[in-house]
Amino acid sequence: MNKVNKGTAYWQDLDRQHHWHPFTDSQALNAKGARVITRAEGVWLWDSEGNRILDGMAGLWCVNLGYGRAELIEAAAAQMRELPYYNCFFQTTTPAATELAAAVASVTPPGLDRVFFAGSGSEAIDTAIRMVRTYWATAGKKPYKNWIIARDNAYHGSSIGGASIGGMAVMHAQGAPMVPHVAHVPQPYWYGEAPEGMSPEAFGLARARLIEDKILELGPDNVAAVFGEPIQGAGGVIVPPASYWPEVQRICRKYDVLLVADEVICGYGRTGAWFGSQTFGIEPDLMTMAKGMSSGYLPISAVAVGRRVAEGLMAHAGEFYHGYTYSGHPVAAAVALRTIEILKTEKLVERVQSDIGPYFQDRLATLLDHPLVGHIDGTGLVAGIALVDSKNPKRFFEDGGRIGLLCRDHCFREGLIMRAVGSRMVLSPPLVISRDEVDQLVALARRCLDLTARDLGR
Ligand code: PXG
Repeated sequence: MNKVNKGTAYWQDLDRQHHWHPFTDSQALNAKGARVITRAEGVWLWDSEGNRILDGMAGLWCVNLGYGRAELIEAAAAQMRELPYYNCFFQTTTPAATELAAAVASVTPPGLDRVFFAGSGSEAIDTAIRMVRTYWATAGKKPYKNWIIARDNAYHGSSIGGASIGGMAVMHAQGAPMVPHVAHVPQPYWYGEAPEGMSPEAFGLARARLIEDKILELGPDNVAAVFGEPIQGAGGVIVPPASYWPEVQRICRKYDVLLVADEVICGYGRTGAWFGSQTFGIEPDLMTMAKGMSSGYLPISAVAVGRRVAEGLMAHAGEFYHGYTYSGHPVAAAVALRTIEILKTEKLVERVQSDIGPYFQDRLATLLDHPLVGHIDGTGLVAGIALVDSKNPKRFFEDGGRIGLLCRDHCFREGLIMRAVGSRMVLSPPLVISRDEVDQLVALARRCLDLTARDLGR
Protein backbone atom coordinates (compact mmCIF):
# COMPACT_ATOMS: atom_id res chain seq x y z
CA MET A 1 0.00 0.00 0.00
CA ASN A 2 1.45 3.29 -1.02
CA LYS A 3 0.20 6.03 1.29
CA VAL A 4 1.62 8.80 -0.85
CA ASN A 5 -0.52 7.96 -3.87
CA LYS A 6 -3.72 7.75 -1.92
CA GLY A 7 -4.09 11.43 -1.25
CA THR A 8 -5.88 13.60 1.25
CA ALA A 9 -9.46 12.69 0.31
CA TYR A 10 -8.81 8.98 0.81
CA TRP A 11 -7.41 9.43 4.32
CA GLN A 12 -10.05 11.93 5.34
CA ASP A 13 -12.83 9.69 4.21
CA LEU A 14 -11.54 6.63 6.02
CA ASP A 15 -10.85 8.73 9.08
CA ARG A 16 -14.36 10.12 9.07
CA GLN A 17 -15.82 6.63 9.08
CA HIS A 18 -13.76 4.98 11.78
CA HIS A 19 -11.45 7.22 13.74
CA TRP A 20 -12.65 8.86 16.95
CA HIS A 21 -10.11 11.61 17.72
CA PRO A 22 -9.02 12.68 21.22
CA PHE A 23 -10.41 15.97 22.54
CA THR A 24 -12.39 16.52 19.35
CA ASP A 25 -15.93 17.44 18.39
CA SER A 26 -16.27 14.63 15.86
CA GLN A 27 -19.22 16.08 14.01
CA ALA A 28 -17.44 19.37 13.45
CA LEU A 29 -14.27 17.58 12.36
CA ASN A 30 -16.09 15.24 10.02
CA ALA A 31 -17.82 18.15 8.34
CA LYS A 32 -14.46 19.38 7.11
CA GLY A 33 -12.01 16.46 7.34
CA ALA A 34 -8.84 15.98 9.35
CA ARG A 35 -5.48 17.43 8.45
CA VAL A 36 -3.17 14.58 7.50
CA ILE A 37 0.47 14.80 8.55
CA THR A 38 2.57 12.42 6.52
CA ARG A 39 6.23 12.98 7.41
CA ALA A 40 8.63 15.13 9.39
CA GLU A 41 12.27 16.11 9.72
CA GLY A 42 13.96 18.28 12.34
CA VAL A 43 11.39 20.91 13.35
CA TRP A 44 9.41 20.59 10.13
CA LEU A 45 6.22 18.66 9.30
CA TRP A 46 4.71 17.93 5.91
CA ASP A 47 1.00 17.38 5.31
CA SER A 48 -0.70 15.28 2.65
CA GLU A 49 -1.02 18.36 0.43
CA GLY A 50 2.76 18.79 0.44
CA ASN A 51 2.72 21.87 2.71
CA ARG A 52 5.73 22.34 4.97
CA ILE A 53 4.84 23.44 8.52
CA LEU A 54 7.11 24.64 11.33
CA ASP A 55 6.18 22.61 14.41
CA GLY A 56 6.14 25.22 17.16
CA MET A 57 4.65 22.66 19.58
CA ALA A 58 7.13 19.74 19.25
CA GLY A 59 4.16 17.51 18.46
CA LEU A 60 2.24 17.73 21.72
CA TRP A 61 5.04 19.23 23.85
CA CYS A 62 7.14 16.10 23.40
CA VAL A 63 9.37 15.77 20.32
CA ASN A 64 12.20 17.54 22.10
CA LEU A 65 15.01 16.14 19.93
CA GLY A 66 13.16 16.90 16.71
CA TYR A 67 11.94 14.46 14.07
CA GLY A 68 14.02 11.93 12.18
CA ARG A 69 16.72 11.23 14.80
CA ALA A 70 18.53 8.18 13.45
CA GLU A 71 19.94 7.31 16.90
CA LEU A 72 16.45 6.90 18.37
CA ILE A 73 15.24 4.88 15.42
CA GLU A 74 18.30 2.62 15.69
CA ALA A 75 17.84 2.21 19.45
CA ALA A 76 14.27 1.03 18.90
CA ALA A 77 15.14 -1.29 16.03
CA ALA A 78 18.06 -2.86 17.88
CA GLN A 79 15.95 -3.46 21.00
CA MET A 80 13.11 -4.91 18.93
CA ARG A 81 15.47 -7.40 17.37
CA GLU A 82 17.01 -8.37 20.70
CA LEU A 83 13.89 -8.43 22.91
CA PRO A 84 10.74 -6.63 21.71
CA TYR A 85 8.80 -7.20 24.91
CA TYR A 86 9.14 -8.56 28.32
CA ASN A 87 7.55 -7.34 31.52
CA CYS A 88 8.86 -6.21 34.89
CA PHE A 89 6.32 -8.12 37.00
CA PHE A 90 7.04 -11.39 38.82
CA GLN A 91 10.54 -10.48 40.03
CA THR A 92 11.85 -9.95 36.51
CA THR A 93 13.51 -7.10 34.68
CA THR A 94 15.14 -6.36 31.34
CA PRO A 95 18.48 -4.60 30.84
CA ALA A 96 16.74 -1.70 29.08
CA ALA A 97 14.30 -1.05 31.94
CA THR A 98 16.97 -1.31 34.63
CA GLU A 99 19.45 0.88 32.78
CA LEU A 100 16.75 3.46 32.14
CA ALA A 101 15.82 3.57 35.83
CA ALA A 102 19.46 4.36 36.64
CA ALA A 103 19.67 6.94 33.83
CA VAL A 104 16.53 8.71 35.06
CA ALA A 105 17.95 8.73 38.60
CA SER A 106 21.16 10.29 37.19
CA VAL A 107 19.25 13.37 35.99
CA THR A 108 16.58 13.83 38.68
CA PRO A 109 17.27 16.06 41.70
CA PRO A 110 19.15 14.36 44.58
CA GLY A 111 17.10 11.81 46.46
CA LEU A 112 14.53 11.17 43.73
CA ASP A 113 16.24 7.99 42.70
CA ARG A 114 13.56 5.28 42.70
CA VAL A 115 11.80 5.05 39.37
CA PHE A 116 8.42 3.42 38.64
CA PHE A 117 7.53 3.11 34.95
CA ALA A 118 4.21 3.53 33.18
CA GLY A 119 3.06 4.18 29.63
CA SER A 120 1.68 7.72 29.62
CA GLY A 121 1.53 10.89 31.65
CA SER A 122 -1.96 9.97 32.86
CA GLU A 123 -0.74 6.61 34.10
CA ALA A 124 2.17 8.27 35.88
CA ILE A 125 -0.28 10.59 37.62
CA ASP A 126 -2.54 7.71 38.65
CA THR A 127 0.54 5.92 39.96
CA ALA A 128 1.54 8.97 42.01
CA ILE A 129 -1.99 9.30 43.44
CA ARG A 130 -1.95 5.67 44.55
CA MET A 131 1.59 6.03 45.93
CA VAL A 132 0.95 9.05 48.12
CA ARG A 133 -2.29 7.66 49.50
CA THR A 134 -0.73 4.25 50.15
CA TYR A 135 2.28 5.92 51.75
CA TRP A 136 0.18 7.64 54.39
CA ALA A 137 -2.06 4.62 54.90
CA THR A 138 0.88 2.32 55.63
CA ALA A 139 4.07 4.11 56.67
CA GLY A 140 2.21 6.98 58.31
CA LYS A 141 -0.64 4.74 59.50
CA LYS A 142 -3.06 7.52 58.55
CA PRO A 143 -5.51 6.05 56.04
CA TYR A 144 -7.63 9.20 56.40
CA LYS A 145 -4.73 11.41 55.20
CA ASN A 146 -5.87 10.99 51.60
CA TRP A 147 -7.03 14.36 50.28
CA ILE A 148 -5.20 15.77 47.28
CA ILE A 149 -5.03 19.48 46.56
CA ALA A 150 -4.47 20.67 42.99
CA ARG A 151 -5.12 23.85 41.04
CA ASP A 152 -7.89 25.11 38.77
CA ASN A 153 -6.90 25.02 35.10
CA ALA A 154 -4.24 22.38 35.75
CA TYR A 155 -3.89 19.49 33.31
CA HIS A 156 -2.86 16.12 34.69
CA GLY A 157 -4.20 13.75 32.03
CA SER A 158 -7.36 12.03 30.90
CA SER A 159 -7.57 8.92 33.02
CA ILE A 160 -10.20 9.20 35.73
CA GLY A 161 -7.43 10.02 38.23
CA GLY A 162 -5.76 12.56 35.98
CA ALA A 163 -9.05 14.21 35.04
CA SER A 164 -10.05 14.36 38.72
CA ILE A 165 -6.96 16.16 39.96
CA GLY A 166 -6.74 18.22 36.80
CA GLY A 167 -8.63 21.47 37.12
CA MET A 168 -10.56 21.43 33.85
CA ALA A 169 -14.24 21.98 34.63
CA VAL A 170 -15.35 20.67 31.23
CA MET A 171 -13.59 17.39 31.95
CA HIS A 172 -15.12 17.09 35.42
CA ALA A 173 -18.56 17.49 33.88
CA GLN A 174 -18.12 14.47 31.58
CA GLY A 175 -18.03 11.07 33.23
CA ALA A 176 -18.74 12.55 36.65
CA PRO A 177 -18.48 11.83 39.52
CA MET A 178 -14.73 12.19 39.65
CA VAL A 179 -12.40 10.54 42.18
CA PRO A 180 -13.35 11.66 45.70
CA HIS A 181 -11.18 13.62 48.14
CA VAL A 182 -9.68 16.02 45.61
CA ALA A 183 -9.84 19.78 46.18
CA HIS A 184 -8.89 22.62 43.85
CA VAL A 185 -7.54 26.09 44.53
CA PRO A 186 -7.11 29.05 42.14
CA GLN A 187 -4.09 29.11 39.82
CA PRO A 188 -1.13 31.54 40.02
CA TYR A 189 -2.01 33.39 36.79
CA TRP A 190 -0.77 36.91 37.52
CA TYR A 191 -1.53 38.69 34.22
CA GLY A 192 -5.03 37.25 34.01
CA GLU A 193 -6.17 37.18 37.62
CA ALA A 194 -4.17 39.52 39.86
CA PRO A 195 -6.05 42.51 41.25
CA GLU A 196 -5.06 45.79 39.58
CA GLY A 197 -1.74 47.04 40.93
CA MET A 198 -0.69 43.87 42.77
CA SER A 199 2.92 42.86 42.09
CA PRO A 200 3.70 39.37 40.75
CA GLU A 201 5.62 38.71 43.97
CA ALA A 202 2.67 39.57 46.22
CA PHE A 203 0.23 37.70 43.99
CA GLY A 204 2.43 34.56 43.99
CA LEU A 205 2.44 34.57 47.79
CA ALA A 206 -1.31 35.19 47.95
CA ARG A 207 -2.08 32.28 45.63
CA ALA A 208 0.31 29.98 47.50
CA ARG A 209 -1.47 30.85 50.73
CA LEU A 210 -4.77 29.66 49.28
CA ILE A 211 -3.16 26.23 49.44
CA GLU A 212 -2.44 26.81 53.12
CA ASP A 213 -6.05 27.90 53.66
CA LYS A 214 -7.29 24.74 51.94
CA ILE A 215 -5.00 22.53 54.03
CA LEU A 216 -6.31 24.16 57.20
CA GLU A 217 -9.92 23.85 56.03
CA LEU A 218 -9.52 20.13 55.33
CA GLY A 219 -7.29 19.57 58.34
CA PRO A 220 -3.55 18.99 57.82
CA ASP A 221 -3.93 15.44 59.05
CA ASN A 222 -6.30 14.70 56.18
CA VAL A 223 -4.20 16.04 53.30
CA ALA A 224 -1.89 13.60 51.55
CA ALA A 225 -0.34 15.78 48.86
CA VAL A 226 -0.35 18.86 46.69
CA PHE A 227 0.02 18.16 42.96
CA GLY A 228 1.14 20.83 40.49
CA GLU A 229 2.83 21.44 37.17
CA PRO A 230 5.81 23.82 37.68
CA ILE A 231 4.42 25.69 34.65
CA GLN A 232 0.82 24.84 33.67
CA GLY A 233 1.22 23.76 30.06
CA ALA A 234 -2.14 22.77 28.58
CA GLY A 235 -3.74 25.48 30.74
CA GLY A 236 -2.05 28.06 28.49
CA VAL A 237 1.58 28.19 29.73
CA ILE A 238 0.86 29.84 33.06
CA VAL A 239 4.26 30.73 34.51
CA PRO A 240 3.89 31.39 38.24
CA PRO A 241 5.57 34.37 39.90
CA ALA A 242 8.97 33.45 41.38
CA SER A 243 7.53 33.75 44.90
CA TYR A 244 4.89 31.05 44.37
CA TRP A 245 6.63 27.68 44.47
CA PRO A 246 9.04 28.37 47.36
CA GLU A 247 6.02 29.41 49.44
CA VAL A 248 4.03 26.31 48.42
CA GLN A 249 7.06 24.24 49.36
CA ARG A 250 7.29 25.93 52.76
CA ILE A 251 3.58 25.35 53.40
CA CYS A 252 3.75 21.66 52.45
CA ARG A 253 6.69 21.16 54.82
CA LYS A 254 4.97 23.02 57.62
CA TYR A 255 1.90 20.78 57.54
CA ASP A 256 3.69 17.58 56.51
CA VAL A 257 1.93 17.35 53.16
CA LEU A 258 3.76 15.70 50.25
CA LEU A 259 4.51 17.75 47.13
CA VAL A 260 4.21 16.11 43.71
CA ALA A 261 5.63 17.98 40.72
CA ASP A 262 4.00 16.99 37.45
CA GLU A 263 6.96 17.33 35.09
CA VAL A 264 5.24 15.76 32.07
CA ILE A 265 5.78 18.95 30.03
CA CYS A 266 8.47 20.77 32.03
CA GLY A 267 10.80 17.77 32.39
CA TYR A 268 13.75 16.92 30.17
CA GLY A 269 15.00 20.39 29.41
CA ARG A 270 11.95 22.40 28.41
CA THR A 271 12.53 25.17 30.99
CA GLY A 272 16.34 25.23 30.69
CA ALA A 273 16.97 22.78 33.54
CA TRP A 274 16.49 19.03 33.55
CA PHE A 275 13.24 19.56 35.44
CA GLY A 276 10.96 22.53 35.97
CA SER A 277 11.28 21.90 39.71
CA GLN A 278 14.90 23.05 39.49
CA THR A 279 13.94 26.20 37.56
CA PHE A 280 11.34 27.14 40.17
CA GLY A 281 13.07 26.06 43.39
CA ILE A 282 10.77 23.11 44.15
CA GLU A 283 12.07 20.09 46.06
CA PRO A 284 9.29 17.63 45.34
CA ASP A 285 8.71 14.32 47.09
CA LEU A 286 7.67 12.73 43.79
CA MET A 287 7.92 13.77 40.14
CA THR A 288 5.84 12.48 37.23
CA MET A 289 7.40 12.56 33.75
CA ALA A 290 6.56 11.45 30.19
CA LYS A 291 6.57 13.19 26.76
CA GLY A 292 10.16 14.49 26.35
CA MET A 293 11.47 11.47 28.25
CA SER A 294 11.48 9.54 24.94
CA SER A 295 11.25 12.65 22.77
CA GLY A 296 7.74 11.38 22.02
CA TYR A 297 9.07 8.60 19.76
CA LEU A 298 7.44 5.89 21.89
CA PRO A 299 5.01 6.09 24.81
CA ILE A 300 6.70 5.85 28.19
CA SER A 301 6.37 7.66 31.51
CA ALA A 302 7.67 7.39 35.03
CA VAL A 303 7.31 8.49 38.61
CA ALA A 304 10.61 9.36 40.29
CA VAL A 305 10.13 8.85 44.01
CA GLY A 306 12.10 10.45 46.82
CA ARG A 307 13.59 8.45 49.67
CA ARG A 308 10.93 9.20 52.25
CA VAL A 309 8.04 7.82 50.21
CA ALA A 310 10.03 5.07 48.50
CA GLU A 311 11.50 3.73 51.71
CA GLY A 312 8.28 4.15 53.66
CA LEU A 313 6.21 2.36 51.07
CA MET A 314 8.72 -0.41 50.56
CA ALA A 315 9.17 -0.99 54.27
CA HIS A 316 5.52 -0.93 55.28
CA ALA A 317 3.19 -1.63 52.36
CA GLY A 318 4.57 -5.03 51.37
CA GLU A 319 3.51 -5.57 47.78
CA PHE A 320 2.37 -2.37 46.02
CA TYR A 321 -0.56 -3.64 43.96
CA HIS A 322 0.01 -1.41 40.98
CA GLY A 323 1.59 -1.63 37.53
CA TYR A 324 0.93 -1.84 33.82
CA THR A 325 1.61 -4.39 31.11
CA TYR A 326 3.92 -1.83 29.55
CA SER A 327 5.65 -0.63 32.75
CA GLY A 328 9.29 -0.49 31.63
CA HIS A 329 8.57 -1.63 28.08
CA PRO A 330 12.04 -2.47 26.76
CA VAL A 331 11.72 -0.78 23.37
CA ALA A 332 10.32 2.44 24.82
CA ALA A 333 12.96 2.22 27.55
CA ALA A 334 15.77 1.85 25.00
CA VAL A 335 14.54 4.96 23.18
CA ALA A 336 14.25 6.93 26.43
CA LEU A 337 17.75 5.84 27.44
CA ARG A 338 19.13 7.05 24.12
CA THR A 339 17.17 10.30 24.49
CA ILE A 340 18.80 10.99 27.86
CA GLU A 341 22.24 10.18 26.40
CA ILE A 342 21.69 12.62 23.53
CA LEU A 343 20.42 15.35 25.88
CA LYS A 344 23.65 14.88 27.86
CA THR A 345 26.19 14.56 25.03
CA GLU A 346 24.73 17.39 22.97
CA LYS A 347 24.35 19.52 26.13
CA LEU A 348 20.82 20.41 25.04
CA VAL A 349 19.58 21.34 28.49
CA GLU A 350 22.46 23.82 28.83
CA ARG A 351 21.68 25.08 25.34
CA VAL A 352 18.08 25.85 26.35
CA GLN A 353 19.33 27.47 29.57
CA SER A 354 21.92 29.82 28.15
CA ASP A 355 21.60 30.02 24.38
CA ILE A 356 18.48 29.10 22.43
CA GLY A 357 16.04 29.62 25.34
CA PRO A 358 17.03 33.25 25.98
CA TYR A 359 17.22 33.84 22.23
CA PHE A 360 13.68 32.48 21.75
CA GLN A 361 12.30 34.58 24.61
CA ASP A 362 14.06 37.73 23.33
CA ARG A 363 12.76 37.26 19.82
CA LEU A 364 9.23 36.56 21.06
CA ALA A 365 9.36 39.73 23.16
CA THR A 366 9.59 41.71 19.91
CA LEU A 367 5.90 40.79 19.42
CA LEU A 368 4.93 42.88 22.45
CA ASP A 369 4.54 45.91 20.20
CA HIS A 370 1.69 44.14 18.41
CA PRO A 371 -1.73 45.60 19.25
CA LEU A 372 -3.19 42.15 20.06
CA VAL A 373 -0.35 41.02 22.33
CA GLY A 374 -0.95 41.98 25.96
CA HIS A 375 1.68 39.91 27.71
CA ILE A 376 4.10 37.05 27.09
CA ASP A 377 4.87 34.44 29.73
CA GLY A 378 7.73 32.06 29.22
CA THR A 379 11.02 30.54 30.16
CA GLY A 380 13.39 28.30 28.24
CA LEU A 381 11.57 27.00 25.17
CA VAL A 382 7.99 27.36 26.30
CA ALA A 383 5.81 30.44 26.06
CA GLY A 384 2.25 31.70 26.24
CA ILE A 385 1.10 34.84 24.46
CA ALA A 386 -1.97 36.58 25.88
CA LEU A 387 -4.15 38.11 23.15
CA VAL A 388 -6.11 41.11 24.37
CA ASP A 389 -8.84 43.39 23.12
CA SER A 390 -7.06 46.38 24.66
CA LYS A 391 -3.69 46.66 26.37
CA ASN A 392 -4.20 49.86 28.29
CA PRO A 393 -6.56 49.67 30.02
CA LYS A 394 -6.17 45.88 30.00
CA ARG A 395 -9.26 44.25 28.56
CA PHE A 396 -9.61 40.62 27.49
CA PHE A 397 -11.76 39.61 24.54
CA GLU A 398 -15.26 38.58 25.50
CA ASP A 399 -15.04 35.73 23.01
CA GLY A 400 -11.34 35.01 23.61
CA GLY A 401 -11.67 31.38 22.55
CA ARG A 402 -12.88 32.39 19.10
CA ILE A 403 -10.03 34.89 18.66
CA GLY A 404 -7.49 32.23 19.65
CA LEU A 405 -8.90 29.82 17.07
CA LEU A 406 -8.87 32.52 14.39
CA CYS A 407 -5.18 33.06 15.04
CA ARG A 408 -4.47 29.33 15.19
CA ASP A 409 -6.18 28.73 11.88
CA HIS A 410 -4.10 31.47 10.26
CA CYS A 411 -1.03 29.74 11.67
CA PHE A 412 -1.98 26.43 10.06
CA ARG A 413 -2.53 28.12 6.72
CA GLU A 414 0.72 30.05 6.92
CA GLY A 415 2.81 27.03 7.91
CA LEU A 416 3.20 27.30 11.69
CA ILE A 417 1.86 25.10 14.46
CA MET A 418 1.03 27.48 17.32
CA ARG A 419 -1.75 26.22 19.58
CA ALA A 420 -4.59 28.26 21.06
CA VAL A 421 -5.69 27.77 24.67
CA GLY A 422 -8.63 30.15 24.91
CA SER A 423 -7.11 33.49 23.95
CA ARG A 424 -3.57 32.39 24.82
CA MET A 425 -1.31 31.27 22.00
CA VAL A 426 1.18 28.68 23.19
CA LEU A 427 4.56 27.57 21.87
CA SER A 428 6.89 24.73 22.83
CA PRO A 429 9.25 24.00 19.93
CA PRO A 430 11.78 21.13 19.79
CA LEU A 431 14.88 21.84 21.90
CA VAL A 432 17.04 21.46 18.77
CA ILE A 433 15.43 24.42 16.97
CA SER A 434 18.08 26.68 15.38
CA ARG A 435 18.29 30.47 15.71
CA ASP A 436 17.32 30.81 12.08
CA GLU A 437 14.25 28.64 12.68
CA VAL A 438 13.33 30.71 15.74
CA ASP A 439 13.48 33.81 13.50
CA GLN A 440 11.18 32.10 11.00
CA LEU A 441 8.81 31.07 13.77
CA VAL A 442 8.55 34.60 15.15
CA ALA A 443 8.10 36.11 11.68
CA LEU A 444 5.29 33.63 10.97
CA ALA A 445 3.69 34.34 14.35
CA ARG A 446 3.71 38.08 13.63
CA ARG A 447 2.17 37.50 10.24
CA CYS A 448 -0.63 35.43 11.76
CA LEU A 449 -1.26 38.04 14.46
CA ASP A 450 -1.53 40.65 11.70
CA LEU A 451 -4.01 38.48 9.79
CA THR A 452 -6.04 38.00 12.98
CA ALA A 453 -6.04 41.75 13.63
CA ARG A 454 -7.19 42.30 10.03
CA ASP A 455 -10.10 39.87 10.56
CA LEU A 456 -11.10 41.94 13.58
CA GLY A 457 -11.08 45.08 11.48
CA ARG A 458 -8.04 46.49 13.28
N1 PXG B 1 0.44 15.88 33.03
C1 PXG B 1 0.72 16.95 32.28
C2 PXG B 1 1.36 18.15 32.91
C3 PXG B 1 0.44 16.94 30.91
O1 PXG B 1 0.71 18.03 30.16
C4 PXG B 1 -0.43 14.72 31.19
C5 PXG B 1 -0.12 14.78 32.52
C6 PXG B 1 -1.04 13.45 30.65
O2 PXG B 1 -0.17 12.80 29.81
P1 PXG B 1 -0.71 11.76 28.71
O3 PXG B 1 0.55 11.13 28.18
O4 PXG B 1 -1.56 10.77 29.43
O5 PXG B 1 -1.48 12.54 27.69
C7 PXG B 1 -0.15 15.79 30.35
C8 PXG B 1 -0.50 15.72 28.89
C9 PXG B 1 -2.64 19.97 25.02
C10 PXG B 1 -2.39 18.61 25.53
O6 PXG B 1 -3.59 20.12 24.23
C11 PXG B 1 -1.55 18.42 26.61
C12 PXG B 1 -1.35 17.12 27.09
C13 PXG B 1 -1.95 16.06 26.46
C14 PXG B 1 -2.78 16.26 25.36
C15 PXG B 1 -3.01 17.54 24.90
O7 PXG B 1 -1.92 20.91 25.37
N2 PXG B 1 -0.57 16.95 28.21
